[in-house]
Amino acid sequence: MNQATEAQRFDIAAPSYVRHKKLLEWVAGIAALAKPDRVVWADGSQAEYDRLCQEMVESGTLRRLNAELRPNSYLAWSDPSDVARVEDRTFICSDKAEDAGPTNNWEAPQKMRATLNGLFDGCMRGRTLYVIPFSMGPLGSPIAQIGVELSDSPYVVVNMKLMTRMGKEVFDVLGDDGEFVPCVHSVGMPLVDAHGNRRDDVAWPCNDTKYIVHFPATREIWSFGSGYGGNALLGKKCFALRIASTMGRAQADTDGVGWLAEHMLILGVTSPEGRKYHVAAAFPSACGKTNFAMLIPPQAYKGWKVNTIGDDIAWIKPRTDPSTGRTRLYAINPEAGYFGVAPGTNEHTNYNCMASLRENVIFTNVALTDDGDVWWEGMGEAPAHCLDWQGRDWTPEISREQNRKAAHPNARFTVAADQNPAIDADWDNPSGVAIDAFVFGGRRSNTVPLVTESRSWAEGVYMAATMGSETTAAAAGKQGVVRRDPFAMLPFCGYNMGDYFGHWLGLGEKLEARQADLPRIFCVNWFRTNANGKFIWPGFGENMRVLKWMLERIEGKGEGVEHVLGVTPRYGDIDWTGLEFSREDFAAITSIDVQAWTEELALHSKLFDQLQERLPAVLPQIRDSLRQRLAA
Ligand code: SAT
Ligand code: MN
Repeated sequence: MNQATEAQRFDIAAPSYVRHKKLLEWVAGIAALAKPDRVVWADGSQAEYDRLCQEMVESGTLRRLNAELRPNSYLAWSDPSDVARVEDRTFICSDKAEDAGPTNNWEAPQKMRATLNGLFDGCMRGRTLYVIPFSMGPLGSPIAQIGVELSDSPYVVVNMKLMTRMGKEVFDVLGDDGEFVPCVHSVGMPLVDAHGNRRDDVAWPCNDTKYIVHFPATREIWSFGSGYGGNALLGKKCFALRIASTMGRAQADTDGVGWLAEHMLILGVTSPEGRKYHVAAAFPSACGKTNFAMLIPPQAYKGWKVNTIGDDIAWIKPRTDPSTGRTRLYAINPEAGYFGVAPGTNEHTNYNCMASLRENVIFTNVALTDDGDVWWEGMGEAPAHCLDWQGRDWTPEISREQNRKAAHPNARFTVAADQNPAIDADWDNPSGVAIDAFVFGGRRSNTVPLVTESRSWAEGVYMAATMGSETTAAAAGKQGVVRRDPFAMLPFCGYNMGDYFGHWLGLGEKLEARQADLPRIFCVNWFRTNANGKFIWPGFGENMRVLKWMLERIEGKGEGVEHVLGVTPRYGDIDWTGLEFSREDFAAITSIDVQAWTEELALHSKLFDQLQERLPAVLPQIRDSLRQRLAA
C-alpha cells in the first residue's frame, strides 16, 4: 500500500457499491504501480461477458465458433510458449525457507517483492486493469472465501466468470472491511513504453519472464507473464489450493483442528434404495479424474446414480450436526466451472463432459474445423482438414508425416459447472456435503493393487503420502519412471509437505478423540498392465464396481481380506453383473509381489529422506511395520 499517495492522482473509477476502504486503497496502489490507461470494475453480468468476448473477437484473441454447431462459444489460441502451468516459476515466499519446504521453490519475501515491483512498474501501460471480485464457494457460505483479482487480461475476466462466482454481489458479502485474498495478475506486455511509444497488441500477449508467487503470511498472490490457465486464473490452484491449504493449516493453531484444501473431485453416489454417499478423490493429472467425477454406472447397475459436486478441488471442514450430534467432514467445491483437458474426451469415455460442452464454452488450444467447430485428438474421427492450435493447416497426412497434433495436449475447455447434466443437486449447497470416503489413486502399471482400504486414519495418510504415478510416454522423461505425488498435491501445497502430513494426521487424531465419524480411506489403481503393456482393468464406468464395494464396506456389509497393506476385496466380493472379468485377471491386478513391494518401500524412504526435517515420526514407523508384515 506504499504507492497509495501517488495513487490519489489516479482515478480508479470505483462504483458507489464498493465501500471497502482497504480494497480501494489496494486497487489504487496497484494502478499507480502498473499504470494502466483505465480501471474497469467487472460486475459479472452476461452483458459484460458478451461485450468482452466481442472485443476479443475484434482484437483477434477469440474466434467465434459456428453458432449452430457450438452456440455462444469461442476459441482462443495461445502463444506457443504459454501453454501450461509453469511449476519451475512458481514460488512460495514464506518468511522462512523451511516453511515452504524442499518440494517448493522459495525466495525471501523482501527480495521477491523488489523483483515484482520492478516487473509490475508500468506493466499495464496502454491496457485496461480489470477489478475482478469473486467468491470461492457459494456466496456467503461459511466455508467460502473471497478473492479480488486485478488483471490486464479480458480473457481472464471471462474465464473467471465461468470458473467462479464472480461479480458485484461479492461486495455485499465483503462489506466495509471483510477479508479478501488480493490477487495481482499481468500478462506482462505493456502497449506503451516509459517514453510513450506505442506498439500493436498481439492476439495472446505474454512475457518470457514468468513469476507465479504466493505470500502465505499476507495471503497474497502475484502472477506475471502468463495468460494461461492456473497461471492466470488465480482463484484455482493459487488461491483454492496453495493459499487455502495454508489457511486450513493455520486455523488448527486457533481451533486445534483446522481444515483441508485438497486437489480432489467430489462425487455423490446413490444406491437403488436411495441411500446417498459422498466421495472425495485425489488423482494426479492424466489419471482420469474428470471421468471419475462424471462416471456413468454400467447398464447392469440398474438404479445406481453418480452425480458431480466438483471435478478438481475440495475444501473440507469438520462440523457437528446439531440435530444428530455427529461430527463429520463436510466438503464444498470452491469452483463454479470446469477448466478441463479436452484431448481424449469423447462421448464414450465421458458422455456427461461432452454434453457439458455443447454451448457457452471457451476452448483454448484445440483445433478449428472448416465448418467453424472444434476438434481434438480422441474426440472422434479426424476431419479431412482443419487448422491446428497454432492456426496451421492440418490434415491426417500432415499429422502422420510431421507427427504433429491438431490440438495441444494440454488444450482446455472452460465451462460453467451447471451445464453438466449429471451435476449434483447439492453441488451449490453452502453447507457442503458430508464425506464418507477419501479415495487416492495413482497410475501404476504394477505393484499397487486395484483397491485397498486402510486399517486406520494414519495408514490411510501413509498411503496417500506415498502415492505415485508413472510418467507416460507423452510426458517428458523416461516412460515408466515413478514420480511421488503425495495426495496429488506436490505442485499445490502452499507449505512444507512434512507439515502437511502432520496436519492430516493431527486433524484425524483430534476428530477421533471427539468421536467424529471420519471418512474411510481407500487407495486405488486402475492402471495395472499385462505382459503386452495393455491395461487389464476396463476402467471408466466399470470403476463403479469398486465404488460399490467401498460403499458396502462403509455400510458394514462388504467383505474383504486383510493383506499387508490393508483390506482388499476377493473376486467374489465384487458385483460382476454385466461384465466378464476373469479370476486370473482379477488376481493379476490385486496381487502383491513381495519383491516389488520391498523396492517400493525403499522408494518411500527416499521421499521421507527428502522431507525428514518436518516428517511426522509415525510415517516411517508405519513403513517399518509394513516391512515386517511383508517379511512375515
Ligand atoms: O492450468 S491449471 O492449473 O488450471 C490445470 C492444471 O494444470 O492442473
Ligand atoms: Mn487439477
